[in-house]
Amino acid sequence: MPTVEASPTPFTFAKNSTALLVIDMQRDFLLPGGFGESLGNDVAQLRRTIEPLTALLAAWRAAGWKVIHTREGHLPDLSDCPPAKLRRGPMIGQAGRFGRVLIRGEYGHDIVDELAPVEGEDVVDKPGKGAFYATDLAKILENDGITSLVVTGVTTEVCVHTTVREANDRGYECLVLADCVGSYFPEFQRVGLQMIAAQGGIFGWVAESSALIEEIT
Ligand code: C5J
Repeated sequence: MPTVEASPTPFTFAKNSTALLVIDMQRDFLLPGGFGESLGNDVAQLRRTIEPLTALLAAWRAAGWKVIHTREGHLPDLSDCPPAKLRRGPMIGQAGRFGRVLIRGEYGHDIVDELAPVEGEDVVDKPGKGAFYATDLAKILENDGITSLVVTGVTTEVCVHTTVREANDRGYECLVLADCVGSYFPEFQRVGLQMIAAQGGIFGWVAESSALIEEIT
C-alpha cells in the first residue's frame, strides 16, 4: 500500500478504499471579480491551489482512483438556505458578476474550468459548509467502500475544516494536502493546517501534493 510522508506520521492508504475530495473549487470563490473578491478577499490566496490541484487530479485520474467534487450553493428559491445563513450572507441569491451568487445552475456556482469534473466523477451539491450535511456523500462513500479521504479545496478553515472534522467523527482517515487547500487569510491557512495534525493527528494528516503524486505514479 502507498505511504506518504505526512505530519504527524506517515499516511498509508489503499487504492480501492481512498477517494480524492475536491471541495468547492467554484468560480464564485476563486474568480477575480466574483463573490469572494467582492467581499474584499484576495482571491490569489485561493487561486494558488489550482496549479497543484490540476497536477494532482491528472495523476489521480491516470491511476484510476475515485474523485468526488463538492459545490456549496442553494436552490434558486433559497428554500434550502437557513435564514441565519442568509442574514449573515446577504449576497447569497443576489445578482453577481457571474450570475446569482451561490445558486445552483449559475455560472459562478460551477467549478473552475481547470478542475472541471470528468465523466464518472461524483459532484455533490451541499447547502452547508460541511460536505456531509444534507447530501448523499456518506452513501456514496459507503457504497464504494471508501474509508480514507484525500482532502483538497477551499476554504481551509471553513468548508475543508468542517468536512474533515465531521469525516473524522464518522470514522474516515483524512489526509489534507497543504498546497491544495486555500484560505483568503494566510494566518487561518497556517493555523488551520496545524490544527488538523496537532495532538497526534487529532483530525488527520497533512502533506504536500508532490509527496502523494510520487506514490501514485
Ligand atoms: C465559505 C467555503 N468560505 N467553501 N465556503 O463560505 O469554504
